[in-house]
Amino acid sequence: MIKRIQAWLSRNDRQPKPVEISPDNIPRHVAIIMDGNGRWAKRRGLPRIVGHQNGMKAVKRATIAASDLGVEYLTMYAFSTENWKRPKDEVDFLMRLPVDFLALELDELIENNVRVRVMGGTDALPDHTRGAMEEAVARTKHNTGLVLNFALNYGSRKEIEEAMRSIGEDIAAGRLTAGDISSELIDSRLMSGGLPDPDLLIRTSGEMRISNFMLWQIAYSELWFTDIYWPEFDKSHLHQAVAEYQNRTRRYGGLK
Ligand code: V0D
Repeated sequence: MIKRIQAWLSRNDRQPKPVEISPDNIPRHVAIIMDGNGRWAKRRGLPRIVGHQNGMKAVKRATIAASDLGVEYLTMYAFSTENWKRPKDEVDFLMRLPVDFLALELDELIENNVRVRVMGGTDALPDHTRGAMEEAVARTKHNTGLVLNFALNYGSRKEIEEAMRSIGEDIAAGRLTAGDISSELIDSRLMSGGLPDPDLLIRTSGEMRISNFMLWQIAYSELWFTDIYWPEFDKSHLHQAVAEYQNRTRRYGGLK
């Protein structure tokens, strides 16, 4: 009996019903932890890399859906500073994905006026990865629509560490004093400098953790978790997340 109820709930989650979205209160910046590519593949008896490939297609779907809603910034956690610990074969495969992305997905994003940018330690990436990434940024730099921001070799503690070091160096050199330290100054030294803080953070695949992602920037973000694996994510899931965001922010909206 209980089993049947659970089965219904999980199918319902996988095929959410249509939701109402108001055009007035669209989150400006949505950030996504794209978890569950490996688990999605395993469940189908496929190699993990097939999960990553399908995850890349979900990136394009989510980007177009976000752009259609009028989201201005979409940040995607593509590779963390901890992901280097994975088997070398898998890391090598992941590092080819920006190349595949350029070949397979970028034209459609350009048609949608999307601008690509990247945050993270890009110096440490293989040449072909950095090259593809730089080409994606260069080919879209004049676009004026949604900013698709990939977090690649990104870790938030490392980001904060580097921001603190750069401020410390300016103080040591007499360019700043300790009294100059402010939230705005710290913001400007983070890798996300120039982007507004995320309004909505989405994590897929059932984990309810932040895992070193944009720790400073998500101080006031609404958090939305789903059991869906990232390769299954489509526009209905984004709509569900945005509808819930609107319900939560409307509740106190009049008092803000
Ligand atoms: C695998 C699911 C696009 C999460 C999405 C190198 C993990 C697919 C890119 C990409 C990855 C990054 C920069 C760029 C163009 C495309 C990507 C990685 C992993 C790690 F300029 N998808 N994607 N990069 N996955």
